[in-house]
Amino acid sequence: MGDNTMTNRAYLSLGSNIEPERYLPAAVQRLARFGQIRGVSHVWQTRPVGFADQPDFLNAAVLLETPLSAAALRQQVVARIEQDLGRVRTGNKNAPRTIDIDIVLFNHDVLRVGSRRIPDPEVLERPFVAIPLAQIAPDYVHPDTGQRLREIAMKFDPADAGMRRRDDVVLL
Ligand code: PH2
Ligand code: MG
Ligand code: MG
Repeated sequence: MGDNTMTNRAYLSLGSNIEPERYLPAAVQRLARFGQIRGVSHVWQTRPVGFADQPDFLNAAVLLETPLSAAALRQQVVARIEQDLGRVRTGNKNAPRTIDIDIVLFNHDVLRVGSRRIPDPEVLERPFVAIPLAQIAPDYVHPDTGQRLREIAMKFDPADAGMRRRDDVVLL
């Protein structure tokens, strides 16, 4: 680190419940334009959390290596891709969406990007975040708790969360 070959490792949680079979792969292809994709999880179908009366989600995790800072990644890449793919923001933050891309971990840093904290609390709380993340980086040590992602994910039973793998949806 600290030289001109420095790159950052951004761990992204992706979710969609409007035409997700189309928008999830489209988001990953666009992310690939902004760095090197170093890992993609399986695609998981998951029950909606927070606001139940909406379609199931497809969720996945992506590890993107990029020279961009977390703030630049958020503003120049994530926001733009969400906008390009037709994300409409309404008063309901849990409304159905074509694509949601959250920077949930960034290197082993603890920081704020806008109103969001990294590590995102959802890594510890949500099976649809933790389980795909553990697939791309099982030995990653969480900067707050010292646990590996594989241990964090093990606390969740995918069946309880209504999660099932969707191997028919290919991300790359
Ligand atoms: N995202 C939300 C709210 N609820 N539920 C599932 N299953 N998957 C999500 O990605 C998700 C959610 C807000 O970002
Ligand atoms: Mg989200
Ligand atoms: Mg989001």
